[in-house]
Amino acid sequence: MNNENKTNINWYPGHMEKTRKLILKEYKNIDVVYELVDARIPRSSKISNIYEIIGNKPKILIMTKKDLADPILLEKWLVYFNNLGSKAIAIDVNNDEDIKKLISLTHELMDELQAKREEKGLKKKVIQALVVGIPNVGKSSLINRIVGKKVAQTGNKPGITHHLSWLKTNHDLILLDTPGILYPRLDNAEVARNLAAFSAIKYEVVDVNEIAFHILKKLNRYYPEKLKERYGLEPTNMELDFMACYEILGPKMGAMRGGEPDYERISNRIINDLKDEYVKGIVFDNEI
Ligand SMILES: Nc1nc2c(ncn2[C@@H]2O[C@H](COP(=O)(O)OP(=O)(O)O)[C@@H](O)[C@H]2O)c(=O)[nH]1
Ligand SMILES: [Mg+2]
Repeated sequence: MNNENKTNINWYPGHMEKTRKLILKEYKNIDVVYELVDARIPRSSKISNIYEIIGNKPKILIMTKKDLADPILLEKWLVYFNNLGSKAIAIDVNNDEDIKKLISLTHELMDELQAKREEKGLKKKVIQALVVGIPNVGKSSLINRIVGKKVAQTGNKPGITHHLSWLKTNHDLILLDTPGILYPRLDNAEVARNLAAFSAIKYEVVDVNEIAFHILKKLNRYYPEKLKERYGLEPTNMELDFMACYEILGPKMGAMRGGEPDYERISNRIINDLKDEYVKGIVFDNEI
């Protein structure tokens, strides 16, 4: 095993188990699961042991933040997920059409269940959907959008939904936010860096310089024009050189200290560029 590709992070800590138990309590009430992944890191942001948590409930795989993703790669991932058998859809949470499509798809998926109820003389059920996904993937934003008002806290920092509550909407649909925190595997360094780059895990887990340089390397490899455009760095077929890059970026960003590039400040700027959507149209899980 190559040590460079391993982190020493325990990826299934106690709070995952707690989350699993909380979901289990609501299990019988769940008709469908919305599994959210970030369209820019569809593999890294996916909860790998999702079946242990949601069993075989009907599921819609939702790729969020499609407005920030590379459309060509996004399409490839959609095809991939659809071929796996799960219904997959890409959305921009601020796009009404996308939200409508998701709601239609949800009811389509429930057609059979509703038909069976009708046969038994029961009335149509209001569908209950559990929204799962790692921190910062857009769970709360999506819920607020469907509910039509701000009921769940959003933000660019990993956070926790502490209490359980099903939220009513006007679409014959009731929603439940992930009750707790769910993480994908973090013992893989590539995955951990991708997650840190998109603020899904705290910076304490991966060093800021490591995150920022990871972003530059990805741009160099897959989006060289963006590396040049945003950072004035010359793309190369070789490995990028950290020192060389920062020596150019320091003066350019006005981030110097004692005649040296201020590494941490430069790194934070690069990370914030992703957060603030200055760098977009990208997918970091490039190999499907
Ligand atoms: N551009 C864009 N930003 C989004 C989208 N969905 C969520 N966000 C942003 O991503 C951040 C995290 O969202 P949040 O709903 O708090 O994620 P949660 O931790 O999964 O509940 C917020 O700053 C949202 O505004 C989307 O589809 N497009
Ligand atoms: Mg949230």
